[in-house]
Amino acid sequence: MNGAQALMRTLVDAGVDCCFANPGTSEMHFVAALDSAPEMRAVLGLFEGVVTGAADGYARMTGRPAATLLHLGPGLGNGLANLHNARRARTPMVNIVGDHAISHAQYDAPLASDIDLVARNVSRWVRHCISTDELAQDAADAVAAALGPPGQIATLILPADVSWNEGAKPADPAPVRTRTPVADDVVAKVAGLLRSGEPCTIMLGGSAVREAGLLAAGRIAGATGAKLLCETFPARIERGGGLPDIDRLAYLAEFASMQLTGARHLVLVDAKSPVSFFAYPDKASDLVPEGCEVHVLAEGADDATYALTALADAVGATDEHLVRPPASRPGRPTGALSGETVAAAIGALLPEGAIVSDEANTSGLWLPGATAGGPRHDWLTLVGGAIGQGMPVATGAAVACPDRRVVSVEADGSAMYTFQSLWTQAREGLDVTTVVLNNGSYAILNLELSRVGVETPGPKALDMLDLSRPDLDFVSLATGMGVPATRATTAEEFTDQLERSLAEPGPSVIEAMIPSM
Ligand SMILES: Cc1ncc(C[n+]2csc(CCOP(=O)(O)OP(=O)(O)O)c2C)c(N)n1
Repeated sequence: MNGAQALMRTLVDAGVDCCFANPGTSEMHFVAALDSAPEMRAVLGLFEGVVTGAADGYARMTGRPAATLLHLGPGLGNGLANLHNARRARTPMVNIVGDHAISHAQYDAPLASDIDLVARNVSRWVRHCISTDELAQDAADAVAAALGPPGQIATLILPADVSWNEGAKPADPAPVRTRTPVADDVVAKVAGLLRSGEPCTIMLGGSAVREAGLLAAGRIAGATGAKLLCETFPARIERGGGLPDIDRLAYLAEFASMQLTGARHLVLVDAKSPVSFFAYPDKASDLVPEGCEVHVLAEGADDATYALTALADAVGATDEHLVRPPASRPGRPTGALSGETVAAAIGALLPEGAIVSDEANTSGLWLPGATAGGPRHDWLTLVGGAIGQGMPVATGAAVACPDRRVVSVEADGSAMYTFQSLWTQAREGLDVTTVVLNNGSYAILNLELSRVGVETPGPKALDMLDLSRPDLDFVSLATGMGVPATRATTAEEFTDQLERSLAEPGPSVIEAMIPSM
C-alpha cells in the first residue's frame, strides 16, 4: 500500500466517505487511490470555492466531515472564503492539501508557497505530514480534530512523496470527544433569572436551533414569558411543521437593537453576544442594551440541547407550555415579481423536507415569514458573511441528502462568485432548484454606502455597486453548464416555473427578474 491508499482507507474507516476535489499534479497519487476505496464518493468542483462550500453544506446536513482535496497554497487560498464561512459555522471538515514532494522543496518551484500560513487562518488543526509511516495516523487525528466538538476545520498538508511512497498501513479511527453536559449550578442560576420576573431574552444559535433545542426553548418561553431570538446567521435551523418559529436577530443593527430593547438579562445558548456586523460612525458596535446582563448557558463543546432540556425541567416547563405555530402557507402570488412575491411562491410550494440554502440577501427579507408555517424543512444561512457560499452549500447538501429537494435562493451578485457549482450539480444529477434573484445590483452595498455616511456618491462609486453594462444573463450561463433554466418576469410565471422545477429530478435554474430595493 502506498501512503495515499492508506490515507484513503483510514478516512473511510473513520466515516469520511465523500471527497470534494479540485486536484493538481501533487495530488495525483491521492486521485489514483480514490479507486482503491469503493466507499469513497469523489465529486469534482471546478473552483476551490465550490469544493470547500460543498464540503460545508455536506457536513451541515450529515454532521460528518467531508474531505476536500486542494492543490497547494493557491488551491487552498481559492477555497478560503467558504472555509471562513465553514469555520464560523463550526462545520467539521478535513482538508487534504497537496504539496511538493519533500525532496523538491529546496528548488522553490513555481507553485511553492507557505501553505501553513494560508491554512492557519481557517483551521483549528494543521499538520504537515512528514512521513509515509505516520500519514494514516495523521489522517485519523485530523478526522477526530474536525469532529470536535464543536466542529472545526482540520488541514492536513500532504507532500507528494509521502503519498507515493510504499509500505503504509491504515490507522484505526481516533477517539472522538462527546459534548459536555452543562453543570447543574449553571442551569439553576439561569432558571432563577427566568423566574425572577425580570425581562429575559434567550439567544439561541449553533446546535441549539435544531429540533430538540427549539422544542425545549419553546416550552421555556411558554412557561416563563422569556423572549426567544436566534442568531442572525445560523448554520442550520430546523423550521416549519409546527416547530417554534423564532425570529432571527436582524442584520441591520438599528433593527437588532429594537429586538433587544427592554431585556434585563440576555441568556446565550451556543450563540455569541450580539454585535453590529460592521462599525458605523457614531453608532455602537456592542448591541447589548445598557443595563442588560449577559449570561452563558452553553458554549463551545457544551451540550446545548441538554442544557435547554434541563433548564425547561428546572422552570417546570411542560409540553402544555409549548405554543406551536399553526400550519399556514401563503396563496400563489399574482402580479409583479419582487422579493415579496418570490417569497410567497416559495412559501406556497416548499416541499416537505426541503433544504433551503439562503443567500437571497436584500431580496430575501420576506422568505422566513412566508415559510414559517410550511412543512418541515432545514434552513442554511451565510454564517460568516463571505458571499459565494449559497450555491456550493446547496450542492453539498444535495449530495448529503439525495432524497430531499434543495432550494437554493441566490442573489445575483453572490451567485456570480461560485456559479460553476451548477456544473457539479448537473454532473452529479442533484435535485437542486436554484432561484437567482436578478436585481442587477449589489443592493445591500448601495444601502451601506448611505449608512456609513456617504451622502452624495459620485458616478464611479455607484458604478462599483451596479451589475449592468452588460446585464447578466443567468439563463445562458446556466444552460452553458448543462442545467436547464427559465426566466420569470411576473409572479404567475415564477410560480409556475417553480412548481415545474420542484417536480423535475435534477438541477434547474429560475432567473427571477426583480426590482432592486
Ligand atoms: C467574499 C466577499 N466579497 C465581498 C463581499 C462584500 N459584499 C457584501 S454584500 C455584496 C453584494 C451583494 O450583492 P447581491 O448578492 O447581488 O445581493 P443584493 O445586495 O443585491 O441583495 C458584496 C460584494 C462579501 N461579503 N464577501
